[in-house]
Amino acid sequence: MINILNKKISSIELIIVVFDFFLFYSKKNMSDLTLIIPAKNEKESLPKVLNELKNFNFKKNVILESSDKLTIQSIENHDCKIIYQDSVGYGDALIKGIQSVDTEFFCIFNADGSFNPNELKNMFDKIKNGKYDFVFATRYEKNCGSDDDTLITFVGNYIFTSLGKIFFKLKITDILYTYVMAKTSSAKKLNLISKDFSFCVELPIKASRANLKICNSESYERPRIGGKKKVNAFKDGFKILLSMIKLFFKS
Ligand SMILES: Nc1nc2c(ncn2[C@@H]2O[C@H](COP(=O)(O)OP(=O)(O)O)[C@@H](O)[C@H]2O)c(=O)[nH]1
Ligand SMILES: [Mg+2]
Repeated sequence: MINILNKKISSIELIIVVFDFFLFYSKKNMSDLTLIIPAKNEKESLPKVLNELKNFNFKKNVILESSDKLTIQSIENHDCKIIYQDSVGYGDALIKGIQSVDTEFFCIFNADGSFNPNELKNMFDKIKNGKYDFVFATRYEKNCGSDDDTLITFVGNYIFTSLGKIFFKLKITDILYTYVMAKTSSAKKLNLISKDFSFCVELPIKASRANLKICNSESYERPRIGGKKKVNAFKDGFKILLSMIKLFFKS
């Protein structure tokens, strides 16, 4: 028997109370996060991604076009909320996704299996105590890497990350990855408008201009599970470049 404030409780009762407290605390933490999952023609990968996420206590919002019947069918019995985007495009889906979040934090999470959910804990630890508004995962620091990069995407990313550093003073080391965790209220202030893959550069540039606190977080990108990559290195690369030029002259 242990005597706490004149109440006699057994050691077993004490252990149960402490255990319940930790369980409550860790669950609360997990439920502070929503994953925003943009998906387009991902019937091969998305069910496997959602299966892997089953043991995590986050909300999962999948954003896709209502015409994408095969992807919708493939996740019918999975634990997630399906949200239809207003128009088309990766950025359009993410803007809709951010509007849909009602938790304190969210994370952009791809539907192709290339993001490792075990890295979320580390990102969450960085953001949860208010030290940062945005945590950008990176494939290009020590202990990081990618099994999905091609020579073209590697070089493209290097060029865009360098442009970000030189012209926008960005401190992020992997601008196009867009595995990003954020404080929802900070992201909602940014007036994001890019409907295509220019979203990848608009987000960090506007976050930095708003003087929000940003950091990097180590990541290792896995190969896509199935289906095809949606990014066209040259067409989308050109749009991203144009968008950066426009943002530069808007400052
Ligand atoms: N809703 C929606 N999702 C998209 C669109 N384009 C790409 N995605 C999703 O965005 C994520 C990143 O696309 P992906 O092709 O893997 O690009 P990459 O690996 O970054 O080159 C995947 O989950 C795609 O399914 C789109 O136009 N609409
Ligand atoms: Mg991918």
